[in-house]
Amino acid sequence: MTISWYPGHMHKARKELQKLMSSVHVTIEVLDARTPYASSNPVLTAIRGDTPCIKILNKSDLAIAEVTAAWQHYFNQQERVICLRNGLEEPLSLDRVLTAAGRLLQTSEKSQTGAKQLVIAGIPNVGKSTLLNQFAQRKLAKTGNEPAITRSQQRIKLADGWYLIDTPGLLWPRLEDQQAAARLACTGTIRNTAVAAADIAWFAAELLLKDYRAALETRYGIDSGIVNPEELLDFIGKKRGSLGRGGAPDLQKTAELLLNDFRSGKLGRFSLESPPG
Ligand SMILES: Nc1nc2c(ncn2[C@@H]2O[C@H](COP(=O)(O)OP(=O)(O)OP(=O)(O)O)[C@@H](O)[C@H]2O)c(=O)[nH]1
Ligand SMILES: [Mg+2]
Repeated sequence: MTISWYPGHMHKARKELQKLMSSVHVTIEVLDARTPYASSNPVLTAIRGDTPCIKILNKSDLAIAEVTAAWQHYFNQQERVICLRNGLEEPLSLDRVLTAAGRLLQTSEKSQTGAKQLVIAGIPNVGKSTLLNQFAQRKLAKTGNEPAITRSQQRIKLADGWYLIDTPGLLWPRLEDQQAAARLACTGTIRNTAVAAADIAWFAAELLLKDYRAALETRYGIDSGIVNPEELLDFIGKKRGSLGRGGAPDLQKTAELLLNDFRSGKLGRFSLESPPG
């Protein structure tokens, strides 16, 4: 299986973002706190160029706090970058974002006067539009738990002469690192129709058995006899009654069940990547 998802609307969104960038003062790049490496879009880095950047490690309520803190430290070492966290347990205030943007702007060559623009960008389904609503304290943008909800840019006025623009989620044409792409598929960044749920669940099962066995014991009551993805999916299917014809576990239904549990946090918190070093 090769994971790839770059529909026409993303190509259009990329061109629109490129056009917008000359009038952007600070970029807000939203990353998934569970996969900060895989969710860093190289195309966005190229489009951004020297524009200062606030990186937000989002959905921090679904990741392991110590690992997220290590990523925050790592990104804060980068030039023209301030890294912040956001999650259900620790919602980021607009004040903190504007303070960070103001600090970054002081070291930038961008105009310091007049209207100042912040753009929210990042991969699909990472929580960009939810952040716009959080900062506006109103539900202005449509959100949803599937990728490619936002299809066009949306600009709103904030405090202190700042404007905020939400953009459609962007991937890139060739996902060279297929292990990273599989992690993105696990977290729900890649549309279901572009990947086989069974393949992604198999990948998730391998990963969970290796690093998060205790979570599987707590959620599904697996015993020491379950050692590979096939046995795990079979066990979950039987236990949860995801059965097909003849009473055998239905792989598709079981795969969807495991992925839903994983993505929603019902299996616990996961950090799938650690910062270098
Ligand atoms: N657990 C958790 N879920 C979140 C958080 N932020 C957003 N979500 C959920 O993530 C899903 C995607 O949110 P959106 O704001 O639509 O994501 P987006 O990045 O705008 O997605 P696209 O427009 O499709 O690119 C929704 O179900 C949100 O409720 C968070 O901090 N924690
Ligand atoms: Mg959106």
